[in-house]
Amino acid sequence: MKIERILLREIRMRLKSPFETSFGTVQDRRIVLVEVVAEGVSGWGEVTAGETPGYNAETTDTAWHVLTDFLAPVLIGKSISKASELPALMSHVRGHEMAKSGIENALWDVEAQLSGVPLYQHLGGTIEEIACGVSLGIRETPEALVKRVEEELASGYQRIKLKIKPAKDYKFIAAVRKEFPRILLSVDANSAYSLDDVSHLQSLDAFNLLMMEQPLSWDDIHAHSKLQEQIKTAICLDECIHNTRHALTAIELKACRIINIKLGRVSGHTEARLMQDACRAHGVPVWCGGMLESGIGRAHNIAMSTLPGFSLPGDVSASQRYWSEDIIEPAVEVTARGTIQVPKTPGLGYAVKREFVEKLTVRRNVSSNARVAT
Ligand code: OSB
Ligand code: MG
Repeated sequence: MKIERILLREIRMRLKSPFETSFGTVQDRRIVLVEVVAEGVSGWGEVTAGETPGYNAETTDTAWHVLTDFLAPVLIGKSISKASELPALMSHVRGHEMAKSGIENALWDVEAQLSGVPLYQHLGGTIEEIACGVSLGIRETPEALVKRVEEELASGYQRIKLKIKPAKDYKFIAAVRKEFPRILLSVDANSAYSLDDVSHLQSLDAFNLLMMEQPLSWDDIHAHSKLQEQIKTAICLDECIHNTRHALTAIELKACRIINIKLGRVSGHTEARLMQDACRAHGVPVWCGGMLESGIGRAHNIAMSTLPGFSLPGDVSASQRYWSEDIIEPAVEVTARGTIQVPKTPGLGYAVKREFVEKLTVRRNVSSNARVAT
């Protein structure tokens, strides 16, 4: 496959309502989309970086910089035989996994289309209906949160995850647990606590949580191993895990019992496949995390979630929970059983609404080797 063109677009999309986590609140998303053209076929990827460096070090603007100045220039005109060769071609750029993932995933879409198979099958996925959970932002009051949980359960979602931070945790979880004693319930702190909070975090063991996601520092696997030996609740690592080596380190140190895989955080489908395989070999369940993606990122998440290691419901939910209009068609829909039926058409399985994407675009950049091709 010869990489002929790389088109970057930044689009603006407003979430239906603000989403609050321990590191901030977002409503207006600035999303970088990557379109790669190879062998005359267009594939799409999404950069899942946030607007601020509150979740990890990347942002919409750092991704734009790294893609336009460092990644696109070395990839344009290159011929590769497989999408899985891309990470080696980008390894001279340290970090910036989300920027890399946007390009790599677009090429996986191209490759699946050229092979005439759905992306999930091309990745080696076997699950045809994936299990869905939801992630609920921090609310003003426990009552407001309980009401929201009730609505999501009524829609069929199989697992509820509550965002927490100090002083917005115990009472909120207690209220939800009291109302719904038997649901699969998790919490996600996005690094809001420290080892000084061990006894407080132990108190959350009372709620029979499925997991506690990334309670401690975004870059400290060792601290999580100290916490895991002191709490009963399974720790799930998110922010700390950028590649399969990190996952194996965390497993060896007993820093977690579950891992959240996000395509952007681990730099794309190639690494995600390796990671879920390694976790499965160690008996560690994984699930697909979300980053408030548009339909393109969502479609990639769905394809990844079909791999055999994904044994817990992911944060992959319906388009309409976040967007009044998504940029793909059909929109992602969730069944009354809280599942998504994986599309069977070649490539991503959803069509990109080009005119709508154009309307949302605020900047673009095109890298092409047309000038040197005579
Ligand atoms: O930690 O999983 C997270 C959103 C933004 C940044 C980090 C996280 C999240 C979510 C949202 O939990 C999941 C979703 O897209 O539904
Ligand atoms: Mg998380």
